[in-house]
Amino acid sequence: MKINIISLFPEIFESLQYGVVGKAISKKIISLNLVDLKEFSTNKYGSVDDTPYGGGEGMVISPEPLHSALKQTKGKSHVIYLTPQGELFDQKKSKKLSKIDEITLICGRYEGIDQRIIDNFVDEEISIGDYVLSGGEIAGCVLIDSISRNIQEVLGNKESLENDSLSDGKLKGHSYTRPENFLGAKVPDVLLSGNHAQIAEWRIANSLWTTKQKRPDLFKDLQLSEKEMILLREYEARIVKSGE
Ligand code: 6GU
Repeated sequence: MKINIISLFPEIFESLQYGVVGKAISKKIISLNLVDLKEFSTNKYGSVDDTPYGGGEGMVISPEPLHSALKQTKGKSHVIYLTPQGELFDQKKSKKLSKIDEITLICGRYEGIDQRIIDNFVDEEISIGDYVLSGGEIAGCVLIDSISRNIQEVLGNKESLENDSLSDGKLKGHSYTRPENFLGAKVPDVLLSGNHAQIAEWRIANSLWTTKQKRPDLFKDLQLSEKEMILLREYEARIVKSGE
């Protein structure tokens, strides 16, 4: 997948050279094409923004430099504008975007970009949550990290993707590693039992329970199988008994 990034601060994307995304870049599964918007200024001051028509606070990114930068991607890519006014990004959207060959991200700054760019050149507007960031760059990093994980070849085995929280609408359950006893707190017995069938059932129940506790909004949309309902009920009964 090729990802074009149009930004005033392309350096922010350097953080993507680490970890899973960094590996996907070095394996050429994804390639980032950083386009510095400042290079497309049309005036002698080198600026790419201007005061808003009608007056008001802040500055708006001008349409001409953005248009020139977009022309570089030759109209064959899916253009996303990152803005708090966009549709909320989630795992479902991430999976959908991971199937596209070429994406262009426009990162806004200041009071946004000229509406005519949105109307004529943007395929969709995306927000990563209901809070305001100073620009779209960090949101762009979030999208790229999440989309990369959803590209089949990026995570070593298919299982690790299926293990991701939210990949099936559920949260990931609890994880433990050595030591068995940490400051008096023990690892659940079942995980030490070596009984793989029981461990698998515990993990299903623990994931359902975690989702129910922490995200009742997600839990209410789950279509639980008969088996899952029984496992969750037994898990909850054990908690009540142990007095947690
Ligand atoms: Cl995509 N951009 C900005 N500037 N703020 C945001 C956002 C995006 N998503 C949430 N807040």
